Amino acid sequence: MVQHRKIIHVDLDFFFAQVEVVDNPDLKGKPVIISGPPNSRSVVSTASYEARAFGVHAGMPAFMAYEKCPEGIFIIPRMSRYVQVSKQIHLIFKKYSDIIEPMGLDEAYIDVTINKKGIKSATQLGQMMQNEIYNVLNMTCSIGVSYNKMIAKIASDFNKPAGITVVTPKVSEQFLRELPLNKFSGIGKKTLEKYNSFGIYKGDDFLKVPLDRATHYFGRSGYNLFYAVRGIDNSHVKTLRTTKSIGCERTLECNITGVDELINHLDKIISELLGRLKRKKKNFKTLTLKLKYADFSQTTRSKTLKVSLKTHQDIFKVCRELIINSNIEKKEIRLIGLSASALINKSEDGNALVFQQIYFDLVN
Ligand code: TTP
Ligand code: MG
Repeated sequence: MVQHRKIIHVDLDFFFAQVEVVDNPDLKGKPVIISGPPNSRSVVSTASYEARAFGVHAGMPAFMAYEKCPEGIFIIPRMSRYVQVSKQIHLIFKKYSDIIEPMGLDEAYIDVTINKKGIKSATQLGQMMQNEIYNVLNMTCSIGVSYNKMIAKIASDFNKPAGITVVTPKVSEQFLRELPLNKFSGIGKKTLEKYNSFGIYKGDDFLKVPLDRATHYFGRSGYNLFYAVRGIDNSHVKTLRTTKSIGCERTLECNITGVDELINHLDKIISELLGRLKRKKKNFKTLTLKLKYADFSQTTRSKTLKVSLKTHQDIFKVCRELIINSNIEKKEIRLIGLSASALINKSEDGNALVFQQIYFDLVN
């Protein structure tokens, strides 16, 4: 018999807003909107379900949220508090398994195939986790249990808030056949319209489309959906340890001296670093420059930015600063290394953008 993996996906409900409600129970049952003030250029980062009922949602400008829900209680995000709560949630996950892949502050995949509780049933483990989060933090979360990450994520979203959805290998075919297309990952409003215009509304409709047609008409999205509707996802739950930093280094053909010469060598290394980051779908905030000298001594210099570094030009600028801080003077350099840490999944960097915008609004 095939031994299937057991993956749990946990997603806290209306996370920032729920933290505010837990810290101030008077807010319970009220339309809570997390954003800067309605008269600022801020955007909503999340809203309680009561506020969502008025049509308020993440990403909406605060003034528009106010128009839709004038009685809404607008609260400026307290990121450090959310990080604190997130750490407490992760301590609970750790009681179950060390194979945890955090996806932002309120979401994680946990591989419980082998787990610290010695319990076989992933459903039981999911229920225990949900109860423990509720008992310890007084917070609700939604849980998906399945045999791969993709289905576990779809499942956690299936019955929000406070839901638990289990999709076993036995029922997954039926589950995915009946699943509306927008529930598959990566299908936004625009893409959905395109599929709909081809008469494709749910998983079953796409099962009939062969791979070459899927990619011909829908590109990368069609390729991904081809496997998604079949429930195929072999990606592993990646712990932070495995992706802490991405780097590359180059031993030069001959030693070089001076800032200008060093800068001339940067382009290739930066391109290589960007290539690796792209393959791993990561952005990053900390850049480290390592220089090794002819006498094999070395220096490292790092800089962490508030905003993630994405382009060649961004990285180049920071490199130049690090080089100037390295006091290389007349030293002969034999190796240059660059590494990126404080990595962020590209898919989550959008959230980071929203946070950055909020900070920007607050400090300006
Ligand atoms: P989500 O899990 O996407 O949203 P949520 O927890 O608020 O609501 P639910 O899961 O019940 O649908 O995001 C988690 C937190 O990340 C959210 O509370 C606020 C933040 N966030 C942003 O700052 N900007 C965004 O655009 C999104 C989607 C989330
Ligand atoms: Mg959430």
